[in-house]
Amino acid sequence: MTNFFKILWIPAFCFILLTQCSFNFKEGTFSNIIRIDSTDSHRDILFKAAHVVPTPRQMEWQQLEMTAFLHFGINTFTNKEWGDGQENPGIFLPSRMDAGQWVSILKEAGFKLVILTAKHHDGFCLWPSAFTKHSVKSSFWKNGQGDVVKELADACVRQNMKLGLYLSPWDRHEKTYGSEEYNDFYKRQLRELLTNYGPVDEIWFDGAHGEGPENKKQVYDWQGYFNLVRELQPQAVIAIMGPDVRWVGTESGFGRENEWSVMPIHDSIPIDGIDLNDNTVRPKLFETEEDLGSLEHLGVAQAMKWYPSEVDVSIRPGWFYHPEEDRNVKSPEKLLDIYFNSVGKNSVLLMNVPPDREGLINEKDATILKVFGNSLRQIFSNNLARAAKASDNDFTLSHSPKTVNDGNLKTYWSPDQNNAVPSLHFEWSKPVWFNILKINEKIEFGQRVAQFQLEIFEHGIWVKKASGTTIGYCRILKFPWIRCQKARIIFSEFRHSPHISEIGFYQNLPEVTLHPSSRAFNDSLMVTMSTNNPGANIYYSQNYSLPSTGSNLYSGPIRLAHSSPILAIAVDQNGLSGFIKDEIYSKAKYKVELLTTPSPEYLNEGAILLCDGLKGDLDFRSKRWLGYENQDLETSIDLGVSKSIGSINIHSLTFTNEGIFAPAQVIINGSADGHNIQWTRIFNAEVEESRGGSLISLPIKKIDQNARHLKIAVKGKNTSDYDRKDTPTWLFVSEIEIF
Ligand code: FUL
Ligand code: CA
Repeated sequence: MTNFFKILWIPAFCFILLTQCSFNFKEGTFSNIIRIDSTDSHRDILFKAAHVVPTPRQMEWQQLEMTAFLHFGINTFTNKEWGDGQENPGIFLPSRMDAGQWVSILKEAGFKLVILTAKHHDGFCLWPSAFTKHSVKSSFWKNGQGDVVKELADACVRQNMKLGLYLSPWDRHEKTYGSEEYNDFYKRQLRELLTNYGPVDEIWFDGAHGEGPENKKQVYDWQGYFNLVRELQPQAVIAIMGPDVRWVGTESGFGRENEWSVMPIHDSIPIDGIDLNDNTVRPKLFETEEDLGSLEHLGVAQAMKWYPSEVDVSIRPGWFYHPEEDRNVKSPEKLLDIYFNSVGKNSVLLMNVPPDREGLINEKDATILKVFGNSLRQIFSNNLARAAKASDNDFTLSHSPKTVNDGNLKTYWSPDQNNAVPSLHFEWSKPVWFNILKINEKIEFGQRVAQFQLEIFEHGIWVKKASGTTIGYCRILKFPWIRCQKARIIFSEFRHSPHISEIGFYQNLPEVTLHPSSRAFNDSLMVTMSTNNPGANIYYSQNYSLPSTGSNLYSGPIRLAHSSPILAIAVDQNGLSGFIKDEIYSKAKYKVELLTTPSPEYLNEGAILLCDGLKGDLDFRSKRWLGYENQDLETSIDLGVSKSIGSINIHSLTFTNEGIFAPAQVIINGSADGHNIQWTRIFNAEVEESRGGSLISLPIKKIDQNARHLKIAVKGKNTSDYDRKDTPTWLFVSEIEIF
């Protein structure tokens, strides 16, 4: 989004290696880290990149596909996202905690591993650590005899779920934080967690950190932490600040279009004398950049390492449970969209489902997860490729194409190395319908494909229907329905001859779309509905009741004159129904005008967004936000009548690594009269710094003034305060509420 992140994607070159390589790197030499020599040409570098492979623990982890996060702790009871460490441990009192319930809900939805926040930034430990009193030991829960980590670990063993642990390096409670002593304290806690609770398969080292007590900064002994994990749980991957798993770079649930698992290692990291196949080297990257792994980056590196991406996202706006967010749990359709854009974009999904104050996964989340899991099974249980005859355009059969539709990820096809444009062909005995393509590369032989396309044989010629760039462990494409009897996939660009383990053709659930989607309107609004499945009917309700074949059958555009929700569903000819689509249309509460202009990328519906009653979530690219680049928001609001204003709430966002900052100052002017506007200042204050979490609700209280018109200036952070001076600062606002 900022220029900094806009480094252009230069299409990967296609290198077809017809002859033996000229340099000293032998075919068949696979490694987790491969060095680049100063004499290597671009061609040599790509050849080497194609031979960088996962370690066995990375491979195990990648195959989990779906993992879950449980944010639970003191914040659950203070209703905060970040605690300051001063909380009274006594308040941790889940009334009927049941780790078995967490595991069974997640398991049923398809998750294979759960990561618990054993300690978050507030320092409160969910297990009775011997090294601090700030733990469940000092709570009234189970008379101080409880152990959440143990209950979860036991439930995982009973239900055959893998366990991961999050131990926040940043600890705002611990007195030794900011000294070398803290590293010992941290390692002692890590040792407890890694010895007393059975197998742990992922350790999540969070990068977020700020000051400790008295603004002390901590120099973390990362290498010491890594060594301890390798010593005590050698099968565990070490994520985020660790060497095995990389943060995808956003918390929106959406991975990159081009997701390479092979990352550059730059000069600053010493790699001499290390074990290239079992190392703790962590490539240093700007994870939020659009392009991390193209030749442009590899070409200036000293080495390359397999460092795959993990997409962390919360099912709710926040990471911890907040009762007021019960209405904002992501829909099953949104979760499925996240699945397509995380697992389907060569990443592992890490979905956060925060237990509530009772110590249970809230029933709202549980229901949604159940629908999500069932939908995944419905879509992916029937691979149409299984019924097809698979062949390729090879002359020499090295690895048979019959291996790509045998349902087995271990078996794979690889074309003859002289084949310049290899392709896989599928032929059915009668026409089939599909709108999803899934491809798995055999990553034990590296990630290689840079461009592929799907074609079907129609009226005697091959017609291109969809295309993609990188594949990796898994790539999923969605496209409009296709009916065909013959299809082929062409691999047109690759770093070295591709290895494909599986191809899938699937049918998505019938979808319904409402035009426009949720929005505010001034007088009235026409809404139309459509479905991507030509044979399906649409049913809808306008009173929040769940639509079914008993609801109104859609037959043409609907005119709205008042605020109203619309819930709609498509049902296909076989009676299979898709997701419920719910949109909310609200009549604007007042007239808003923008006096400064948002950046065109984040203008969306403009001024009316500020009074449509809908707040944006962590996905700043969603249509709910106005985004200002190096500029303040200034708006004038006409309330229609003069009224007494008690308080104002400004809904904003902070995402420092995207250059998005919370407002720095708010100035409000009011005028009582509509004809003869005379502004008087009714509020002017600087906003206090960081309040924890990313979503900022800025309450401006005790205004108690009469006004018909308001002029509100929300001032962004000053560029000069920001340490990356070459990049713009952003201000995002999604709603201004007036009470
Ligand atoms: C961030 C933390 O600051 C959040 O609270 C949350 O735990 C998220 C997963 O990582 O860095
Ligand atoms: Ca196979």
